Amino acid sequence: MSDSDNQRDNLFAEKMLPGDFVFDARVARVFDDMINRSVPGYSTIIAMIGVMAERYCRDNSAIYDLGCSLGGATLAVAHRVSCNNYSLVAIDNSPAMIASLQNKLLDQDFPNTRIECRCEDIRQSSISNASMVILNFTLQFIAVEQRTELLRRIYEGMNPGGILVISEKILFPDPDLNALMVDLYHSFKENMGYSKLEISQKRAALEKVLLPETLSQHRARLESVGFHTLDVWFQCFNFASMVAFK
Ligand code: GEK
Repeated sequence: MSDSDNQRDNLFAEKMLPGDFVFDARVARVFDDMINRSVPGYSTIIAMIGVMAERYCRDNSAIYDLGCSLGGATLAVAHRVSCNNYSLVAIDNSPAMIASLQNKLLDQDFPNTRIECRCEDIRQSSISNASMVILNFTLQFIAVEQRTELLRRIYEGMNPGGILVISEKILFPDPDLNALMVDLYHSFKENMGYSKLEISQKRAALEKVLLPETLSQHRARLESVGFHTLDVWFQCFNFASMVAFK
């Protein structure tokens, strides 16, 4: 698939039977449009991941983009980092996403950067010598009871001084505030051109697949595996990105 194949997301525009969301070829084809119109601040988060990578990448180390999809974060890093002998490892378990990313990379040349694309489950990935790990809206798709183990392995695979960037859709403990944030988010989606039918069908499809938690739950988990300094660096409504240091 070439960049010109990236299409507008109208996957939920027609009335359809209920079913769980999957990252298949139909989603990969529209993904760039989908994520830009569905995550408030996505382009800012991607650009700032590049800025953080420039600061924290070390010579002879690795940067991991876990759940890379079409490589938004991978490409932002590759464009900004000029370390010597570093590698960028982009991992996703959707064959359609990885195939599409590999295709995208054919048109680009990053002389300093070795980019390795892996189609595998991040719960089984080996992570080592990492100066940076990116989980940009990926942990929310991992079963809640498997998240601590994944973060523990990430922590173990990171070098001291390395950073983890973790972006998630979040819940608010106060039910009224949570309802307001969800409502504001739906207004954002309408502003981005999605109809009420598209918004409600997508919401239903994600219900059992995307499992958000509160910021306190994320903080507690990150601290429990050893991250000592962490905070939110970006938030818009019920979408937040955190940075944690080893
Ligand atoms: C971006 N980070 O554009 N193993 C590997 N990949 C997985 C797994 C798993 N167990 N579970 C889900 N994924 C990207 C956006 S999208 C976020 C990330 C969204 C992958 C899944 O195939 C999909 O490509 C990605 O995680 C989540 O910066 O769609 O809201």
